[in-house]
Amino acid sequence: MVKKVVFLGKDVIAENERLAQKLRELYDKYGVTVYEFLGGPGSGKTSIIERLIPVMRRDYPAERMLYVGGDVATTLDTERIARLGVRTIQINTGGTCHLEVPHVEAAIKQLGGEKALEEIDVMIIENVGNLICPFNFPLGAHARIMVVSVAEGEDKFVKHPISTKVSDIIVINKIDLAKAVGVNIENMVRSAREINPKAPIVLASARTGEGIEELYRVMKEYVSRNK
Ligand SMILES: Nc1nc2c(ncn2[C@@H]2O[C@H](COP(=O)(O)OP(=O)(O)O)[C@@H](O)[C@H]2O)c(=O)[nH]1
Ligand SMILES: [Mg+2]
Repeated sequence: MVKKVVFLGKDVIAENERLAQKLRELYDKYGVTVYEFLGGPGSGKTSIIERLIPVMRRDYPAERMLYVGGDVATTLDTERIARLGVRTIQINTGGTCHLEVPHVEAAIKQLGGEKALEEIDVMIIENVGNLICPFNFPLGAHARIMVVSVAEGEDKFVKHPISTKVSDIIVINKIDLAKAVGVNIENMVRSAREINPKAPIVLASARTGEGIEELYRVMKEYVSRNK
């Protein structure tokens, strides 16, 4: 009998990357621009998206925008976003710390199948709150946006170099709280920049709305440069 050792982690990640590429081809076939938001729980992903949607609605009618919310449990975030009038689909992973390609495929199926993507111009995916796993499992998005809040501490980027490195755009959120939590924003920007010299860094507050217009401008610019 032949004994075989399978390094499951690497196999699974490599297979996911292959499938993510196929998803990207599907998005492009139907002209859907896909933004993925990643970051720790409570960093402000949903709040940023809530602020972005009214700005994005200048470019897209609400019914042609789809939010796909990934969470371990509950439909809370999706309910928040649904109030803005866009289409929403909830994915509960049941315990898994990140979304994988089959989760997005299931969302597309729920939308009505591949053809239903014709009705969508832009898809916003909010990944499960986690600063590690989701970054290892791309979902074919045109831009992967990392959200880190100042409340998580000045050293977050240094402590999560791989996540920082693979992100296309970095948002430092909750800048309204910087003083209260004793964080020097310039130090935070510098540490992110050292690890990822390419990604645009946007300072934002989903509370005050600061930086949201700039974030959307940066998102569009990134996608138009990389499509
Ligand atoms: N002060 C402040 N609070 C924020 C900001 N963004 C989000 N929050 C709060 O942080 C908490 C978590 O936000 P949420 O958007 O649910 O984070 P998520 O888990 O990353 O989706 C909520 O209580 C928000 O009201 C911000 O920019 N400033
Ligand atoms: Mg959320």
